[in-house]
Amino acid sequence: MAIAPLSWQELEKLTDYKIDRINGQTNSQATLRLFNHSEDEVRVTLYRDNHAWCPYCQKVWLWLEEKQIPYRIKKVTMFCYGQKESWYKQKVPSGMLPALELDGQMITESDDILIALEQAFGVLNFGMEDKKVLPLRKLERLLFRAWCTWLCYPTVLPQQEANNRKQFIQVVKKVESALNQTPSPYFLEDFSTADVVFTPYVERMNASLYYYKGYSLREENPRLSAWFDAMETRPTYRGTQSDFHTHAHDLPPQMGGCYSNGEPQTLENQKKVDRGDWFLLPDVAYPEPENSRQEALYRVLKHRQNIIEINPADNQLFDQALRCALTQMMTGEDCQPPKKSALGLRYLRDRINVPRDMSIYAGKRLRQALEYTASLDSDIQPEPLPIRHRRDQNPLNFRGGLVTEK
Ligand SMILES: N[C@@H](CCC(=O)N[C@@H](CS)C(=O)NCC(=O)O)C(=O)O
Repeated sequence: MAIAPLSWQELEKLTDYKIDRINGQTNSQATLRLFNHSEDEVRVTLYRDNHAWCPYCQKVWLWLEEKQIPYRIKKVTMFCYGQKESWYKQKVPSGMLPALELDGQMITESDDILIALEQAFGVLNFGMEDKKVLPLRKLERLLFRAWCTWLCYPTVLPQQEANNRKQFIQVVKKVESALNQTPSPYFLEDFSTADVVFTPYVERMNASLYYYKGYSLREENPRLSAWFDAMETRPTYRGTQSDFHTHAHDLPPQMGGCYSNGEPQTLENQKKVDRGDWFLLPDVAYPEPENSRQEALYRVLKHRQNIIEINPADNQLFDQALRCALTQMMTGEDCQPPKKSALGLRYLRDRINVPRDMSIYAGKRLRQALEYTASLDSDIQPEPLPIRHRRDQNPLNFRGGLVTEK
């Protein structure tokens, strides 16, 4: 049965989603985290990027959340999506992220930041300079280099592509064997800094190799698979976790290019990441929370004005189309969008950022509803997302919208 779109007021009644950004679970919208301490106890400010795309920022972010250190968060623009704030360049002339202020002292370089944090607050089970952690940190860099060699350079000969793949898989085997050293699913006897160090790039490898190389890191390697599952039991990781769509499209400008091998499996994966079904992707394995639709709805309601204004479609037409998609998401009933609204719906589908805008399952629910409702209008697809920059994501365009919480 097809139904009429609900009004914004009617939609508001369908969600009671609420989180405590300051003291509750890890979330990407907070600008202050207290973990039930008082604000006078805050000694730390983390400078990280607006969109939660920066891997080195995720490393420090996850560590602070695991140790429950009270901290402030100041969000800064990355070059690939906008202009660096001048106040930040005064503090850090290179503009590089992350940076951390500890008792008034500015520290850059994520490893140095973690070492300084350990000196101030103690280690996370095993510290950065522990003799068990040092070889794992080296292994992480080895894996990183093998990944870059495979992903970020164009290959002319098929043999070169095959060699790059082989070399990466050889290093993955070393990671598998490192994970096999203890009965725990983590790198050492218990969760530690070593897991924090691996997290950002292993998450990005899982997404990018699936999308550009048709290779599923998480599914093809049992120990890594168990490691991902264990990480996903941690609310800290869930709060920083991104999805395949976000990474597949945030990495090219950051890495200076990601090169598809064009193989049939790759093309199939690309279709799934870009057009769904997003629930069939190996980017998450924990069960979907019951309130993921409510979360997605709440986040859209909160920023609906900006979402409508920045959409290339006519505001009135898109307002109605968006309500159709949200109505479908919440009721499960088809809601016919206005004619010629498919492009506007797919424009938004392609710009949901996880975890910046919402968590991974909420992102999937919203993408699914937008795509399904768009398909009731037409099959037309928008221009592919840019690969040299992501200025379509410039936070200034949002004027305090999805990316900057008030
Ligand atoms: N070695 C540095 C690397 C930091 C780094 O490469 N940061 C990138 C973002 S991932 C950056 O700030 N680039 C400038 C920009 O994109 O604006 C660290 O570990 O902190």
